[in-house]
Amino acid sequence: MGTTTMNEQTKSQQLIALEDKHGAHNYHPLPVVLERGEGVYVWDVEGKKYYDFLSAYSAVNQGHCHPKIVKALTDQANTLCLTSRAFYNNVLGEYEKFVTEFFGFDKVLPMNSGAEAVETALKLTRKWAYEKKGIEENEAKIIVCENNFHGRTTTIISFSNDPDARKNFGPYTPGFIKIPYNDINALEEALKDDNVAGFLTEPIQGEAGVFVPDEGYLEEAKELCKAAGILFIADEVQTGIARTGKLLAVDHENVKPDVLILGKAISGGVYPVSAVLADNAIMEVIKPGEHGSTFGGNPIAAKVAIAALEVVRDEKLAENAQELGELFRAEINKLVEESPLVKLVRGKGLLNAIVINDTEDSSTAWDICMKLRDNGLLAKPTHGNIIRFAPPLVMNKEQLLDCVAIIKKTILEFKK
Ligand code: IF1
Repeated sequence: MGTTTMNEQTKSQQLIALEDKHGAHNYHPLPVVLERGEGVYVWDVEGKKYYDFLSAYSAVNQGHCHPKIVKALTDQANTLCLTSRAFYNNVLGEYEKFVTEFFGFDKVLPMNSGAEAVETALKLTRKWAYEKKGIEENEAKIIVCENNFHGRTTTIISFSNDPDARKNFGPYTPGFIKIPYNDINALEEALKDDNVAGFLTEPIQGEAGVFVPDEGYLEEAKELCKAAGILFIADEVQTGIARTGKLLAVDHENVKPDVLILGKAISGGVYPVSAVLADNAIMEVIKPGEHGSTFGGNPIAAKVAIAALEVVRDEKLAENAQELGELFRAEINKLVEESPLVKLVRGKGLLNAIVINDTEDSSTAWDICMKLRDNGLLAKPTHGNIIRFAPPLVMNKEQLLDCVAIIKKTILEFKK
C-alpha cells in the first residue's frame, strides 16, 4: 500500500506520460510535476517542497500566489472579465494612468504576451519612421543584437540567430540589421544607414546566458540613437519589474528608452499581461483600427497589473533584489574558488547565472539541475553549460543563504 512496485507508476510519472502523449513536444522540462506554490516555494504532486529558482522565467517576481494579486484577479473575475476594446470599461483608464505614471511615459498600449508587445514595438517603430521621420515606405530597418531573445513569432525569429528557434520556419521578415551585443562601434557603424528607424535591445541578455553588457553601454547606445534621431527600444520583458535590483534594468544607467516593452512580472505571473510604453510624439502614430488585441487591456489584466506593481513598490522588491543579489554573487564566488566545476557567476540583482566548466553540448549542467532538484531547489540550464538562478524577489536573507548552501553542497558533491 502506497509503495511503488516495478509496474506501478508514481503520480509524477503518470502526469509526465499524459503530457508526453497528448501535448506537442515543444519543451523538454525538468522531470518535476508541480501542483502548488506559495512565495518562494513550490510543491510537487508527491508533496516535496522546493525553492523555485526560475520564477517562471522571471514572471513570478512577486512570489507564487501573492494574496494581494490573486485577490485582485478573483474580485475582478467575479465582476467583469472581458468586454473587448469595442467598448470602454471602468478599469482600463485607471490602469493606464497608473502604469504610465509608474514608469514615466505619456501612453501605454496594452497587450498580453511578451512577443506580442515586441511585435507592437516593431510596428510602432516602423510607422513612426514613415510618418515622423520620413523614411520611404517599406524601407525602414531596425537594428537588433546577435544572440537576442525577444519571443517566438515569425517576425521575431526572423532576426534570431538561434538555429532551434529559426530553422524551417522561413521565409523570414526582412528589415533587420544584426550587430554584436555590447559593441558600441558596431552600433555607430550601423546607424550610418539613413533608413534605420530604431535599435532594439535587451538591457541584459537573458536567454543568451545572463550576459551583462559593459557599464555605460546602454547610456552610450541611447546617446547614439538620440543623435541619429532614431528610437531606442528596450525589451525589459525579462529584466524589468525589479528583477535586476532596479525597477528597470535601464535605471542602472539612468537611461529612458523611447519605447519600453514589458511583460512577465507586470502581472506577477498571475495572468498574461504585456505593455508597450512611449510618449505622445511616438504613440500618436497608431490610430483606430491599426493595431490591437481581443484580450489586451481587459479588466482582469488591468486590475492584476495594478496590484502586481503595487506589490513591487510596497514590498521594496528592487531594493531586496539588489541586496540579495550582491550576497548571492559573493557567496557563489567563494564556490568558484572552491570547485573546478564552476567557472564563474555573473548577473545583476537576482538575475544570475553560473557557467559550468564543460562544453556546451555536455549534459553536466542538466545533471546538476537534477541533483539540485533532489536537494530541493529548481533551476534550469540554458545553452547547455549555463544555469540561470532567478528566485522570486520576495525571498529573505535566511532563505537565500539556505539556497546557497543547497547549491554549494550539490556542486561540491557532484560527480560526472
Ligand atoms: C519560452 C528564455 C526566459 C524574453 C524577452 C520577450 C520574450 C521573452 C527578453 C517573449 C521570453 C522566455 C519565453 C520562454 C523562455 C523564456 C526565456 F529562456 F528564452 F530566455 F525568460 F529566460 N523578450 N522569454 O525573455 O515573451 O511571448 O514568452 O511572453 O519558453 O519561450 P513571451
